[in-house]
Amino acid sequence: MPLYLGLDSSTQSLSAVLLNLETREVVLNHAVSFDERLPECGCRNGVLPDSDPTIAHSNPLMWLAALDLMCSDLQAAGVDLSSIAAISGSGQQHGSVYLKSNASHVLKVLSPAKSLSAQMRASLSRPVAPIWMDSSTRQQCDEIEGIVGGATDVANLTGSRCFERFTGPQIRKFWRTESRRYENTAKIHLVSSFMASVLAGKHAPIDHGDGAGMNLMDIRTSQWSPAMLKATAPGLRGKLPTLAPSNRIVGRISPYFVEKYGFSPRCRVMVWSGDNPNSLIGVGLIQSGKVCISLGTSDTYFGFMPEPKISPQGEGHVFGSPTGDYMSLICFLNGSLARERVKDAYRLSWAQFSDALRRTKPGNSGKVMLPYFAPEITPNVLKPQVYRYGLKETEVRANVRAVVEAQMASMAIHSGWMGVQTKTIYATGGASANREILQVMADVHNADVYQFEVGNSAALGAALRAAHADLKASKEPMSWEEVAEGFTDPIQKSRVRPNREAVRVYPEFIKLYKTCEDNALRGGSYPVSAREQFLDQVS
Ligand code: XUL
Repeated sequence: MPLYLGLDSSTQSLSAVLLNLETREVVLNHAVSFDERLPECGCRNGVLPDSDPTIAHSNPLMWLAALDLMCSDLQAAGVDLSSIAAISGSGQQHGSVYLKSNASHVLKVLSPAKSLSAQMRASLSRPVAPIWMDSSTRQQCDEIEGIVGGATDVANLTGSRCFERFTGPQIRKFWRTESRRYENTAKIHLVSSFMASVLAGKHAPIDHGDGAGMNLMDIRTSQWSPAMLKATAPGLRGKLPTLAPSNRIVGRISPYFVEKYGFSPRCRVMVWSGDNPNSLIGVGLIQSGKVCISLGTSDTYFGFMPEPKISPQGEGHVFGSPTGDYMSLICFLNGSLARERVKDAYRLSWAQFSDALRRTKPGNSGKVMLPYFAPEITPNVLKPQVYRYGLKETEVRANVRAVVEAQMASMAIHSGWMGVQTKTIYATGGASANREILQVMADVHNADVYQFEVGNSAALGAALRAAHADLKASKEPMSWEEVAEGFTDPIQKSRVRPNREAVRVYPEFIKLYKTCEDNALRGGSYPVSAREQFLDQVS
């Protein structure tokens, strides 16, 4: 009875979902938290502390140590690892790992007598990996856009204008500031292709889904764009892995995992992808019409797209979908970290946080927060600052409602370009278990919201991709619908319906929120009258 394993190497943890396709069962769902299990790696919430708030680097050896821990945990839980037919995975997007030329050899001869991190350490040409939370490359974004002909040209070519966290601008900064190390780099991987390389014992390709998050790939041809490579850094083409569709088989699993943990030598390693493309599969978005909101470290709002449609305001992204189509996405950096900052500032438990949402009114009596605890991606805010309008810092419950309403209102405002109808929203990610947060989501978007059995849609999507590609390679192909059946159906009885009274308030609240955003970020007038107007309209 073959099993399929999906791994998710995310910002704060490595998690796994193991599927039995025959019985349609999720055999195991497990996570290794970086902060809890690997404090010696020096990260906090998965990020190396830095006095500059725009810098977000992580320790790539921590991700490898977590992979070793995950395999021993699965073994200890009694999982028969020899029954796993194929593995695929999901990586936090945009982050990059820099390897020396000896990496090809080291990957091939990994010894089970030592740990992955001990053996790969000497192959890193850069000890840190910049990740998606980094916003320190505004200058490089401007330079690249200047060379290529402007932000719109870059967006039309790659699916997104230059974004600080995207891999191309990050590589340019590395070349400019650490040129010796750049010269010494033979291969630049994404988190996804790095983890796949270690599993397969050889350099793995980057899939079209995650490749689209680099500002380096032509979104229409799915090839490296010569113009973008040239504008980014010299000699870059030779340092990048190949690009491949998301169902490419990298190879059989490395003997390291066979000898050390008892995987079958026939276990296939499939190309990995980014967490958002994997989530698209994990929530069953293989056709247009519905959207998903993922409430993770970042909050993302995404949907399936048959053809690339570029955001005219330059706020969103087009990535590849693992089905070979496209997906649209907007990313909000101040997701769960912002919710946690508010929860922790008032020393609340999650139950008390939910209670505060239950006890406060939709629209928060016009009290608004702009929760830029860290630099924000959407809208673009480089200097972190929390703005409060009509809201005192001492009002505990109102601050709780304000952070959640801000997140939902911002999604509604900045997702308009996608043109997707939002009568139904699929909610995933850690915080999607919180029904009070989902009630605000349903009310602000005036949509029914559904939860899923498996909250970790990225790892689930990866496991489903492993199954889909393995069956195809074994000449027993199944359609996406057949593979996903029973795993990606939303829980019908989980439906959160919009509240009629709240739905009347939120269009007015969104107007007020927009005025506050304009005032804080674009020099618009102070929203005194907007607040009065809001209170008049809703009272
Ligand atoms: C998407 C993005 C984040 C990361 C988080 O563009 O930056 O969602 O993928 O893991």
